[in-house]
Amino acid sequence: MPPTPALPEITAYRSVPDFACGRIKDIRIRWALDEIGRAYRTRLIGGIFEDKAPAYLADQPFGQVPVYKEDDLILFESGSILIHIGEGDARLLPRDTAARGRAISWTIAALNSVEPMIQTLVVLTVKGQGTDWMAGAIDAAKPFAEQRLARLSEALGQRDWLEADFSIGDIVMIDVLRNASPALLAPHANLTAYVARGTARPAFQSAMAAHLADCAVGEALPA
Ligand SMILES: N[C@@H](CCC(=O)N[C@@H](CS)C(=O)NCC(=O)O)C(=O)O
Repeated sequence: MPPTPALPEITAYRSVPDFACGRIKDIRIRWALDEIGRAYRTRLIGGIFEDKAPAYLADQPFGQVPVYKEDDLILFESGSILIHIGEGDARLLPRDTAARGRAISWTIAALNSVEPMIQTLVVLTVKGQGTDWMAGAIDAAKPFAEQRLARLSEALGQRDWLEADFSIGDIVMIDVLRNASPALLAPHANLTAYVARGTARPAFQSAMAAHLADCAVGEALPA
């Protein structure tokens, strides 16, 4: 009998501040694997703000989560990991060249055109608390996020997913939109419904439950 292949491994943090728990990007990878019923294991690497060991930096040059390992393959960047997983399963990435290209375009768009705008507002909100510059900085950054969400809303229209079929593009876009403030999404009922539709999927629910369980590990450790 051929040897049983090792389970893919995802890194996650065992300790994150409350506001970040539920928002770390290993969720994207867990979600994709749960969509296709593929088992995985997690390797907990410590606290989000702790220095990373040199061996970890060799795998992920920026010291971030997630890293994905599968046999000899070591990947970093959630988008690259999702494309790899999708390449192995048409339920996440269509085989048809044109449809596959569109799904990858949406994956990159989520990471490169939408996430930076939303992430900027999150950082300004967290780091600007109590400062006299926060309101002005948010005023300056917000129109960029509003414009991207308006365009995304138009592109999605009344469809369930970004293209005909659910794909890795939806996984990453929905995860990006989860970090937008409710006020930012509020003008776009279709985007709010899109996030609700995606996060209601059983695979998202199971991924989130596993993520939250790992987030809580740090709390259970002796101080
Ligand atoms: N572009 C990276 C971003 C990963 C990322 O931002 N990870 C965060 C947690 S959600 C992290 O590990 N932050 C710690 C740090 O940047 O030092 C990806 O998509 O994988």
